[in-house]
Amino acid sequence: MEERRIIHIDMDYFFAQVEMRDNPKLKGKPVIVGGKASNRGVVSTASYEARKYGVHSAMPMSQAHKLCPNGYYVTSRFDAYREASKQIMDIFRSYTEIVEPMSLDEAYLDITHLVRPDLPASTIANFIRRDILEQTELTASAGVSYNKFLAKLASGMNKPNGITVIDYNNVHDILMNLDIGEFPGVGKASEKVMHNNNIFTGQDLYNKDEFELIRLFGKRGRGLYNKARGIDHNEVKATRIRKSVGTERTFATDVNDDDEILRKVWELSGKTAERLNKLQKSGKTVTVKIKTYQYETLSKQTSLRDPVNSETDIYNIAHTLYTELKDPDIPIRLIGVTVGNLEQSAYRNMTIYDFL
Ligand code: TTP
Ligand code: MG
Repeated sequence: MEERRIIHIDMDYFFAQVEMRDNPKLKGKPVIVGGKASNRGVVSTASYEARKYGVHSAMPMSQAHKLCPNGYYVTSRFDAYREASKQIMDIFRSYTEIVEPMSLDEAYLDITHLVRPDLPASTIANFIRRDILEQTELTASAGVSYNKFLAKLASGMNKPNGITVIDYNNVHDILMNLDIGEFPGVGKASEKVMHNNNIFTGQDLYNKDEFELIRLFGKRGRGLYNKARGIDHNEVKATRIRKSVGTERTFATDVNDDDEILRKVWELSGKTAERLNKLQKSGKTVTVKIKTYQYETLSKQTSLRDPVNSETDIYNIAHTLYTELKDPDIPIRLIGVTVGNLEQSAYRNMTIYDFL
């Protein structure tokens, strides 16, 4: 198999860095970003100055206040983070089409097929970091390796504003000495199981045989066995940038009854909302499409100031559009509801690592 060249980029203290960029008074200060008090009240992220006090992501705000009473507490501004995110993703895509975003501030890039194979991957990673700094005034860290798992591990090793290369020369040392909790893919729960089984380092993991790891971790056992050996065959999955999410239904027989059609519109709005939420997206346009019993397709769209993603919001707009679109004398055979002009919804608080 051809050796791959993978880069993992992760922005440094992302939300906090954006806040410090936009408000110079915060530079060098312990900055803690979180949702409004009315929200769940947890820390989204903290600057490195604040981390020294023990403040970290997902910690209750009340606890952060206790640890760091003189911190600068800032309410998250998702629009600003989304904008920076879009800028960095565009930069990634200017280098390679194979970009897999993992969250607003993080992506894998496969640069195996870049036309300049003479350029070391680390040079390309530094070009990317330079572009990010020039265009967003933000720093990022990069990991460079021959698979995703190692690239991800590497990007965290020299944070902030650092780069790490893991290759065949250093992979053994790095993995064997790694604290088991630092392994990408080992969350808090797995770490506990590891400790209960006397696995504290990469070396300890390496010493376990595959069957034992499968017994302890089920399906994930095999992956862990491989990871201990620096093996990961997962490909960087280029995600199409999805422009819209829509659902449509054809009726069994042509219908002209508004109540019946609107019940369907409600159902389709719900389905669309469900799909949007799965993708963590909201959209700024809503479109209703109908196909008449004579197979003529008509549609009407509206643009919104604020993005929508809930069943009720989508339905209310779709209801209005339907009323404007539907000719009372013409039965229809199909109706569809689409939400477009999508953007990332607010961050769902979770540790991304548990999904890798
Ligand atoms: P991370 O990349 O995990 O963290 P970070 O960029 O703040 O810091 P680091 O330098 O260690 O990479 O997450 C990116 C952003 O996602 C983070 O700035 C805020 C948000 N986030 C949450 O809102 N909740 C969370 O639990 C986590 C982990 C991140
Ligand atoms: Mg980050």
